[in-house]
Amino acid sequence: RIIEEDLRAALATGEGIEVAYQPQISQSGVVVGVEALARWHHPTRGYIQPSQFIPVAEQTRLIVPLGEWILRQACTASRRWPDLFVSVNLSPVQFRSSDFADRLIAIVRECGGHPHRIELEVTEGVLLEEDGRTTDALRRLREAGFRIALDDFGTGYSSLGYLHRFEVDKIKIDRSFTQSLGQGGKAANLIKAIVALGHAMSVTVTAEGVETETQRSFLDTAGCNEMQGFLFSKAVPEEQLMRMLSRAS
Ligand code: G
Ligand code: G
Ligand code: MN
Ligand code: NA
Repeated sequence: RIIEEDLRAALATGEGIEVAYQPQISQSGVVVGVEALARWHHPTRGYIQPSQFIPVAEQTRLIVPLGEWILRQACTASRRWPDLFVSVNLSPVQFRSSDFADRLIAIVRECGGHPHRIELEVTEGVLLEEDGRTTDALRRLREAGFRIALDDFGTGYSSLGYLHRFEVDKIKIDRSFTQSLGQGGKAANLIKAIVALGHAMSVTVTAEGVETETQRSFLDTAGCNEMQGFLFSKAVPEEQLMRMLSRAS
């Protein structure tokens, strides 16, 4: 439980935890948004992957203060790039507090941010929660102006059920599909079908995990509205993002 104790300490001081931002690119090649991703530089063990500490944060509910801290950072930072939206990942665990929606709304207000510029990324895990609390919270957040994106779309069991039951603004095609392109399998047809589905539902379609020009070109022709991936940029610190944006304009 070293990770748990150290994460608790890091959250108390704010030391070592940072937010990195990965650009999201429109079809015309412009950065339209960024995804906020947690980064942790441990004082003695060095960089710890989110895939290691996010699950621990979820098990211990430290994801609640961590998630709120990230939202606060992302909102504050976003005031410096008024033309972009900022996406924040939400864990199913965060939805378990009854005042979750109110807290998010209050945080954005305190930071002087605007819900219309914040996109909340949820995975199927969020909507698998049985009680109606989660779905009520999502509806309230959307009514407050937040945009909702379905993350890792296509990998779970109930992706279509979501689209049926909830108003969402965006689907993010899981990077496993992008990365299977050109390997002679079904990924190309699946992606085309997801894009058609998204457009039929009037939602924006983003492809994740774009690493090569060949993938980009296929996804562009398939009609993906936005792309994200190492071909464009990995997640970078705020200052580096600012430099990238000023170079591009
Ligand atoms: O770069 P990447 O390794 O950042 O992230 C790995 C996983 O951790 C992804 O599934 C991502 O959604 C998740 N993750 C990263 N940052 C956050 C965060 O702030 N909150 C939540 N809930 N998940 C995050
Ligand atoms: O699950 P979620 O979509 O939130 O995950 C974002 C994760 O995807 C982060 O770990 C991020 O670093 C990673 N990621 C972003 N772009 C790429 C990419 O082009 N290739 C790979 N392999 N991972 C990526
Ligand atoms: Mn995400
Ligand atoms: Na994803």
